[in-house]
Amino acid sequence: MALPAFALFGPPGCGKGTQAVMIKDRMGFLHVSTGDIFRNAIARKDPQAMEAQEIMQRGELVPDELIRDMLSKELSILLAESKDAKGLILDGFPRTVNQADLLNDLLKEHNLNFTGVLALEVEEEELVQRLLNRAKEQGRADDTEEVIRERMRVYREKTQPLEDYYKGKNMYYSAGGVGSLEDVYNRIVPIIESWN
Ligand code: B4P
Repeated sequence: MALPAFALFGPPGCGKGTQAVMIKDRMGFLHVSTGDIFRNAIARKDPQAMEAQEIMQRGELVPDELIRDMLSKELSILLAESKDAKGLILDGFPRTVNQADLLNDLLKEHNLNFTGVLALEVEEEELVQRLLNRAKEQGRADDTEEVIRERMRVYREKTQPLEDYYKGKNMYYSAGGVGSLEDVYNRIVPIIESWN
């Protein structure tokens, strides 16, 4: 039977990565983050990912085909290792309408049943503050104010159009992303459960 899969959606810093880890730990889902795939691959100097390093540091999007290849490889490993997972969380993918089209092939290739996108809604100024805080704590290269503003611009231009794309398919669900981590988690669990 096909494994259910959904995408966490929203602007940089909305809490996708944070909530994905909570869903993984508490609900038994697999979690795949395209940002993490690239950060890990760059750290081990993978030649394919090195092309992406400068792009990420500028706050731009990595080319769709490169993302697709790296994600597909990661999915093959993850799905082979974890046979009893309840579902899969795609964190940070798709981020363009073209990636949404590529996702259809990935779903077939990996025997996944796409249940929808779950968007976390947070105002831009709050996002910038969160990412500047993360810069202090973790020192991520793309968390400077200039690059954060560029990531927000790229999000509005390239990723936001996916909202209408998935609304048109009746696959768009949203929850408020402001409040404590538990508050946000308690808002999204009923949405995930409604897909069972
Ligand atoms: P990502 O790694 O996906 O980076 P992100 O959008 O900043 O992460 P996220 O939104 O998950 O952060 P989180 O809220 O968890 O992408 C980085 C880069 O990789 C992209 O710019 C791009 O270059 C490349 N890339 C990735 N996927 C791609 C794709 N599909 N196509 C092309 N390029 C791609 O955390 C943010 C902070 O907020 C944390 O410090 C957290 O502690 C805090 N936080 C979370 N929830 C909170 C809450 N409720 N209240 C207060 N703080 C909270």
